[in-house]
Amino acid sequence: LARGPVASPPHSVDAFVKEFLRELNYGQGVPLSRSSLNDQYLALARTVRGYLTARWLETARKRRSHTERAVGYLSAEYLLGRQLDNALLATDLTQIAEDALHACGIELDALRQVEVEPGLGNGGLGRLAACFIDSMATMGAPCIGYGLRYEYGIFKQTFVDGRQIEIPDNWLSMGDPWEIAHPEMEVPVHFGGHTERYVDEAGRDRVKWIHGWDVLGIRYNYMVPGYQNGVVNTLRLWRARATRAFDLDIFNAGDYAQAVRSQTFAENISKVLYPEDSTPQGKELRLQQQYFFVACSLYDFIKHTQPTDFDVRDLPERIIFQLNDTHPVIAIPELMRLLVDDYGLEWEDAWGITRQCFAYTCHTLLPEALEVWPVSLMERLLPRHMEIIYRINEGFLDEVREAYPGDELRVRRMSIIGDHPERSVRMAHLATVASVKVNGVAELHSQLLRDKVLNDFAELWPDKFTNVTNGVTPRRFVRQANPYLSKLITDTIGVGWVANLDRLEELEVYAEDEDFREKFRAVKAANKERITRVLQRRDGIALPEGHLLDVMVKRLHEYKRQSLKLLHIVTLYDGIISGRLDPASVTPRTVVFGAKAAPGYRMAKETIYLINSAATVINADPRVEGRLFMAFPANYNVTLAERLIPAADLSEQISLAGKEASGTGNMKFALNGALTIGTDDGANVEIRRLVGDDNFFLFGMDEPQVAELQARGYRPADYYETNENLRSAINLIASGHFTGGDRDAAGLFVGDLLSNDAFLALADYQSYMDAQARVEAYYADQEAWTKSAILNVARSGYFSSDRSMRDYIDRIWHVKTGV
Ligand code: 26W
Repeated sequence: LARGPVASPPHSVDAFVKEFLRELNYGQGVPLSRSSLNDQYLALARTVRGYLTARWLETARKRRSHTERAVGYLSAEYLLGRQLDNALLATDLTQIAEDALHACGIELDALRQVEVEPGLGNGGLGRLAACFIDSMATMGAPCIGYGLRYEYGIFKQTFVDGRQIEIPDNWLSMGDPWEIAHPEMEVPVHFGGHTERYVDEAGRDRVKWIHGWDVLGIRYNYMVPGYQNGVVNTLRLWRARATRAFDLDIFNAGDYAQAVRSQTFAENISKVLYPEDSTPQGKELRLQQQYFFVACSLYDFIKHTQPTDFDVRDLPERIIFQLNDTHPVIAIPELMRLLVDDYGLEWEDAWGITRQCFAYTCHTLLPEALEVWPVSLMERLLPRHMEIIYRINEGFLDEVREAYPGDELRVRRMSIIGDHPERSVRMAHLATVASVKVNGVAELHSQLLRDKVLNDFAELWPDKFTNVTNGVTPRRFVRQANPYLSKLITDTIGVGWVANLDRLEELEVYAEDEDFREKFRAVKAANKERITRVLQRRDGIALPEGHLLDVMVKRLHEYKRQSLKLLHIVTLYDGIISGRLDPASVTPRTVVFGAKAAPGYRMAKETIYLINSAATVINADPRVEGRLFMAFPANYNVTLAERLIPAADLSEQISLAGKEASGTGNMKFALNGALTIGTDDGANVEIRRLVGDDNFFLFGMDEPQVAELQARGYRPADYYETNENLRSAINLIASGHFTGGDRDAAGLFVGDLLSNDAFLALADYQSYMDAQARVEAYYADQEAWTKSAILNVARSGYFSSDRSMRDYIDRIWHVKTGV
C-alpha cells in the first residue's frame, strides 16, 4: 500500500465538505461554529492542496523514473500572486468548492479576500518567472523552479500626505497553507575563509576551500499545477537557518542570550527581498542571497533528484539551468567548484560540462542595471569562486586573443573582470561566456543586445544569441482575472483557448458582429463596475462613472516616464482652467496609476508625491468635474492588477524607445481588450505589428531617432521654450499649484525635466499629446473602438507564456513536453 499510488479525494460537493471540515476540525483545531475567516481560508487552501498532492507525487515519480532532461529555472524572484483561485481552476474545483462552502454557510469570495499574496518579486522579472512555471506545468514539461523563500516580500506601500511610506510585508504571519517545509532536508552552504593547495593520492594538484562560516538551506516546496492536465510541478524555495556548529561556537563563549541573537546573522540571508528593480546596491547580503539559493539548488538537483549512481558527467543530458538575469550567475563558478574540487574532474572536462548546462536571459538595457560585484567582496565572501572566475576569464581571453590578434582594447572590453571604477566581476559577461544561449525578451531588445550591450560577444559567437519574446499566462490574466470576458469567449469559440491561446484568432470575425460588440462592451462595463467596488472598499476611492479608463501601472522609473503621463493630465487640466480648452470638448477620462518606487530612488518618490498632489487638487476642482479624475491606489500588486487590467480602456506603455526590454503588462492589457498608446519599444513593437496600426496609438521617437538626438546633444529647454502648452503645464507645476503653494516641493522634478530629462520626456511630449487627441476622437466612435478592442484580443494569442515556453524549448532547452 505504501508504495502504491496516492488517490486524490473524489470530486463531489459532499466529499469536498468532508475534506474541508476535516481540515478545519483536525488541522486548525476548531469547530465550524467557532472558526475565524482565517481558519476557514487555511482549511480551504489545505483541502484544495490535498486534491493536488496525488498528482504532484505522481508527476515526481514519473520524472524520477525517466532520465529525460529537465529545466532548472534559477530565479531570485517569483511574484506569484494569490494561489487559491489558480489551484481551484487547475483542479476544476471552483464550482464544487463554492457549493461545498455554501453548504457550510461560507461565501467562497469572502475567503478569497483573506489570502495574502506572496510578493516574492519586484515587478516584470519576478512575475515572468511565475508565468513561466505555470506554462511549463500546463505543457507537461519537466521543470523545477528554484528560488528564495523571503520572510518579507516586496514592501507594502502606503501614502502619508502623498508620500510613499514602506511597510514590511510580513506575508507569513497568518501561516502559508501552500508551502510544504522539509526542515530535515538540510543543505550546507559555506562562505568566507580561504583556499589551500594540496596534492591528492593520484599526485594531482587540487584546491581545498577552508570555509569561514556556514549556513543551512531548508527546503520549502510549492506545487505548480498545470491547467486541468494532471501535472503538478515543483517550485522549491530556500530558507536560511543557522548551523548547529555555528550555534555551538558562540554558545561556548558563554553569553547564552547573545549567542541566540547571533543566530539571526545566518538567518538574515533569506529575511528580505531587495526592493530595487534596476539599480544594484552592491550589498554583501544580496551576494550572500544569490550564492545561498544557487548553491542549495545545484546541490539539491544533483543529490536529491538524480539516482544515487548518477555520474556528474551526464549532467548536460539531465539539466539545463536557465539564469533569470544575472542574479543567479554565481551558479557557474559553483558548478565548476563542485565538478573540480568535490568530484575531482579535470578543469577542461568540468568546463566542457558547465558550458552545456546554462543559458542566460537578459532583462534590461539600462547600463546601470548590469550587475557587477567588487573583486574585494567576492574574495572575502567566496574566495574559491573568485579563483575560478579568474581562471575562466584567462581561458576566455585567450580565445578572444586568438580570434582578434593584437586587439587588446577589445580584450579589455570583453573581460569578465572590469577595472572601473573598481576591480569587479561583470556578471553579464560571465553569464554570456558560460552559456549555451543568451536571449533577450522581445525582438527589439534582443537586437539591441546584439548590436549594443553585448556586441563584442555577438560578433565572436553570433549563434549564441537569440530572442524569446515574453508572454503571460492566460490562466491567471484572462481566465481568472476576467471571468466575464472568459465566458463570452468560451460561449463563442469553446473553451480550448485557455490552453491554446492562438485560438483567440477565431474571435476575429466577431469584430464585425454588432451583437458580439454589444456583449463585449457589456463585459467592459461590468469590469468597470467591479473595479469601482474594489477601489471603494480597498482605498476609499470613488471612481466616476462613464469615463474612459486610462491606466498606467508598473514600477516607478524615470525611463518608463510616469512624468510624461502627468504632463498630459496637467496640460488638459491647465487648458480647461485657463479657458483655452472647452471642457465640453474633453473626453471624460479617469487616469489610474499604480506604482511602487525603490525606497532609495529620490526622483521616483518625488514623482509619486507630485502625482498624488495633482490628484488631490484636480479631483477637488469643480472646473474639471465630470471631465478629469485621477486615482492612485497605493500598493499596486498582482491582486490589484487582476482587477484593474480587465477594466481598462487605454493601456499606457510610454517608455523611451530602447529602454523597456519587453514589458508584460502591455500584453495583459491587450489580451483584456484595452487599446495601447505606446512608443516603439520592447514588446510594443510586436503588439502593434500583430494587432495592426489601426488598433494601436503609436507616438514618439523610435530607437534610432533617440540615439541620433542624443548624439546631436539633447536640450530639454528647447522644447519648453518653443511649446506653449508644455511651458504652461510645467509652469503650473513649478508654481506650487498642486503642492499647496510650495514651489520647492516640485523643484526636483521640474528642475530635472528642464535641465536634464535623461529619458527625453519633453522631446516626445507633443507627439504624445497628438496621439492622445487621436484616442479621444476614436473613443467617441464606440463601435469603431469596440472593433479595435476585439481585434486586440483576437490577435494577441501570441503573447501567451505557453508560446514563450515553446520557443525556449525549441531554441534553447530541447526538453520533451507532455507526460
Ligand atoms: C537590483 C538589480 C536588478 C537589476 C535588474 C534587479 C532587477 C532587475 C530586473 C532585470 C529588472 C526587470 O524586472 N526587468 C524587466 O523584466 C521584464 C521581464 O522580462 C521585462 O518585461 C521588463 O521590460 C524589464 O524591465
